[in-house]
Amino acid sequence: GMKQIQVRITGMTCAACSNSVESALKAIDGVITASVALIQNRADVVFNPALLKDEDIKNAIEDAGFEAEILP
Ligand code: 9UX
Repeated sequence: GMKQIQVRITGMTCAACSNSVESALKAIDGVITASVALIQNRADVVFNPALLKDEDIKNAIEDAGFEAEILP
């Protein structure tokens, strides 16, 4: 089955920030859906856990230039 996580993202200040994070997540093989909410500092990501770990999502957001924390 698919896995859904939520991530707290720090450092996004304009809509281009959140759009770029969302695009980066959607481009990852194994990500099914990704939605990034600027005002909430939040990403909702659904992915195939056979292909990705939570940490891969966190690392992708940090590679895009933002801090990321997987929410419990
Ligand atoms: Mo907007 Mo985000 O000008 O790094 S793209 S602040």
